[in-house]
Amino acid sequence: MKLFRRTLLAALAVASVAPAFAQDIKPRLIRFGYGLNEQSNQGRATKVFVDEVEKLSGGKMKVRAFGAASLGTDVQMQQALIGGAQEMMVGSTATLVGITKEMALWDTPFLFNNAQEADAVLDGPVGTKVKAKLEEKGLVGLVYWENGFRNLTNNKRAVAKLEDLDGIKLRVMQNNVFLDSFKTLGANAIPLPFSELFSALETKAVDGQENPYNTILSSKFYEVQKYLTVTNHVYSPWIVTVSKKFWDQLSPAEKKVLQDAAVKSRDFERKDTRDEAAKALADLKGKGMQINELPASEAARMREKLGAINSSIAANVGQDLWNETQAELGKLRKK
Ligand code: TK8
Repeated sequence: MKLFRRTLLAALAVASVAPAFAQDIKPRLIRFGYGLNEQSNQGRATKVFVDEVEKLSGGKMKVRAFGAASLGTDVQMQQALIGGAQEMMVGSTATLVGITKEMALWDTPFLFNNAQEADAVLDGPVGTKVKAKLEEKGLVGLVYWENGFRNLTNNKRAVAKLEDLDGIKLRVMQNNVFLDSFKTLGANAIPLPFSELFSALETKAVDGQENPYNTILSSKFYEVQKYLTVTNHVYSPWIVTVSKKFWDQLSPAEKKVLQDAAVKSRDFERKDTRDEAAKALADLKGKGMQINELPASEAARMREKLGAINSSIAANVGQDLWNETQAELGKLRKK
């Protein structure tokens, strides 16, 4: 009798939870696009997301990942999400500026001194506010991943001083802050989607580009670039986004699956990216790249030249948001 009662209670407990769960999570197919290849930090973290969604939804929600921009460039995928033709993607915040101007905050040269500052601001009130702005435009931002601190590569010469950038045909992201920044520094800045970058470097349509070590490694830019200059000129986030048209069809339980899986993928991604970046310079040297560090005095000149860009970013994203960001950074730096 006792055993029977216990079994009955257990069965009731399961019955009261399981059917609710089953009803709230429907079979879903989510197409998730990204720009880098499967072997990259972006590809690895996408895999974590795919597996976690499968696990948390009891196999009902399936994420099909499409790497190497096979669903399109960042900009094309954003439009597909807005239109509802694609469900999810991860890409650079810099390519979202045309849609949500506040995203330009993250393009501020030398905004963050280190990854800890980036995490605190991106995951804190400022990052949350900027992310929320996407909703007015048909996108839902889940989490920021780390693309990383960007460094310069080119095929012309080792960049040891500012003037060495003169006339270098430099691919930049499709983003005005990057375009203006590198023009200001003397380069011949050319906006191109990431998916066209390798062949542009290979055919010498451009001389150089700038991206984090991880990407220079995973996209094999070392095969077509000789010089790498450590500049750390800006920290780039990636952002995981969902089509709002799709999101609005989901139950709270389904939204929670995506949100929780996104957080798990973010935590994995940041650690994985940092581990890889820590040894990437040695790897790139091993692949034959000639590496130099931009001397501190030249970095200071670079910062000074880019100072004017900051006030235009502040005006674009809104002075209040700019001030709030600076105040948050001030607090972090006092700790
Ligand atoms: C990948 C891009 C890339 C970015 C770029 O789709 O375009 O240089 O750094 O990560 O978003």
